[in-house]
Amino acid sequence: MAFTLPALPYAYDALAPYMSKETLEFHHDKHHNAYVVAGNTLAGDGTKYAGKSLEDICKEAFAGKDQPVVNQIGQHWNHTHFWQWMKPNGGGKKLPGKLETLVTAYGGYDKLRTDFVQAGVTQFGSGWCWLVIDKDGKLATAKTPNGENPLMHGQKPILGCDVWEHSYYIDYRNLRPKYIEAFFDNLVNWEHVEKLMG
Ligand code: MN3
Repeated sequence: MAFTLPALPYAYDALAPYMSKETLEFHHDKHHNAYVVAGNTLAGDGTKYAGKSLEDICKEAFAGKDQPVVNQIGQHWNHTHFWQWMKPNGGGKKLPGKLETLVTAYGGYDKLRTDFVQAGVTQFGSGWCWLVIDKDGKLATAKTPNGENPLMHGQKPILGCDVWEHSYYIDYRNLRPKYIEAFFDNLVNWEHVEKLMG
């Protein structure tokens, strides 16, 4: 079954002013679509990955050092969730109950926000910052380069922020910290985060 580009779950202008229509048009229609097209060539029908889930392909490709598939299918998984990790009037401190319990155990919302932003700011070059459920069952922050994601490292990603320049350069220019703060404060769909806790 071919990989397909999922539609955005909101209008292109729905996340403004924190993420503009122009950014979403380029990021979703051009960048994400390119990962889908390349993913179908590298891991679609007729390849050894045919019929496997995105999650399984991410893990298998990383374990097998299949870097082209790590890049393209990793990015397809990452972006598919990235659109769902945002919503209009999102972000902020009002967390769903199960998630709030984990965040309290982590050390609280403010510490989590600081650590998440720091993970993204200190990811040198392109990549992602994350909230994950770690192997010990606790909430943790993480960062990965390029198309990698925490699935490949045995963790369960529940929130990710794309820190490739294509995600913020139109709206924030070089100010990556401002972009990640705006994402956390105004865009995060905490309900989708909680859903991924399982
Ligand atoms: Mn991207």
